[in-house]
Amino acid sequence: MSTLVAAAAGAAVLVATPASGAASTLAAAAQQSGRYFGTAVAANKLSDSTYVNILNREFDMVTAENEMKMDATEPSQGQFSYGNADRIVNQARNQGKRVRGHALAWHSQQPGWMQNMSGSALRQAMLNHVTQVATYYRGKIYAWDVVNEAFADGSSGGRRDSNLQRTGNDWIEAAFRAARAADPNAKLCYNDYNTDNWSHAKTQGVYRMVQDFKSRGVPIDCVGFQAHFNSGNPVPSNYHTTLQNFAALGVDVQITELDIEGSGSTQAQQYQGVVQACLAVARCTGITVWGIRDTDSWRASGTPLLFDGSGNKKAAYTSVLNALNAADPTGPTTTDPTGPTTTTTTSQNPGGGCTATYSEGQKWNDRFNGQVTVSGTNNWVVTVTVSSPQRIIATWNTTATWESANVMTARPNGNGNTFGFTIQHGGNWNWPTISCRVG
Ligand code: 9MR
Repeated sequence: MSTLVAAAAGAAVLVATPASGAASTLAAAAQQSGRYFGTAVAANKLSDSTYVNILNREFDMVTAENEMKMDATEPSQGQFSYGNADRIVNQARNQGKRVRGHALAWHSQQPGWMQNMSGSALRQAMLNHVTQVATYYRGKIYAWDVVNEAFADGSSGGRRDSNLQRTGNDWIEAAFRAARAADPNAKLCYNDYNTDNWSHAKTQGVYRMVQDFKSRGVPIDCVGFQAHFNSGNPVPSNYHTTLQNFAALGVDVQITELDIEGSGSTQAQQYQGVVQACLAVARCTGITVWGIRDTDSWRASGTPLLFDGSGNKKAAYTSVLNALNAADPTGPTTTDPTGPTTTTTTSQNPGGGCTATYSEGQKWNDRFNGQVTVSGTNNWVVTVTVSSPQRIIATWNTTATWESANVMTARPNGNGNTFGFTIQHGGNWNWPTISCRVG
């Protein structure tokens, strides 16, 4: 997937200053396209007037930075403690803001009693925790991070080892089912970090889990992308592709813990790229930054947020506001290529079938690139069907023949199992239909 090229999130130029009449706060600007703009809040800062003034003015979604985690809400087994979490939830709701719940089940920040548990006792304790906390907050939470950070870093694409994982691979879906039963109206999210780059194994692992959950009816509504960026983990150029591909599975996507280390116009441009990637995906429903002022950040020395330590707006603030104001005011952007990401066909051939997966490529005003990766055979025949007035105007890494003006048949040309093409769209941004058979 390394050849995949998407809208270059970090490379876009700064948008122009909004015309007068544009919204002047992050929340109001986001609301113009039906989205929210949130922040993490710490209960012990609610007595800081500078902090609260910015919170009340700029944000319409709130996440408790630590106060709803397992160690905070169930410090002793079966004894629940909601004091600090309630302070945050009540402050937010009194101001007309919504709340993202973070997080019901996680390998980290477990209370001591849970860290030492295993097996069915731990499974039961985890499910009871999910049920109790989601029930207590029933009706007050827009979306819950039901499970946080359950996938491993690195190249495995598999689950992270933890006491919860060792209770059985189905612990995540069990947590989602318990959360749905406890609060049927909350959106239920899987939330993780280092899942922003579409070509990373971890991203692919989470994608496959969500795909599997959707196919089996496990209740999942959204995927949270934490989006903690710095020079070692920069905003990927294919971020929009990642968000779009997850959304195409039938879930909302949200940027849940955004921070970008840096300063000045470089940082401002990176923030702008992230916001634009979300705005370009209809089901990207909102963005949350992980704190208000740089000094409030878990990575304070990296000055990764939108306000400086004194509460002044940074260049990054202005670029985010302008990008939000530039969004299509009629709603989430709908000019995105949409459609299924994967079509599988099983060949008549007893040797088995093949799978062809479509990925978005770069887009221009008049055309866009697409790429197909085939698995299951090296002897494939892939049919690519575009819809009028689209035309395929270029191909690469394949030998193409034409069934009609709209239907191309692609076969291997010795360059592996990934090929690409350019579609001149004529205003029709739909993705092509892809099917695969063994040749
Ligand atoms: O910002 C949180 C920090 O105050 C805590 O010490 C830390 C403990 O794990 O958690 C931080 O928030 C994390 C979030 O809950 C999950 N994703 C990563 C965040 C940054 O570490």
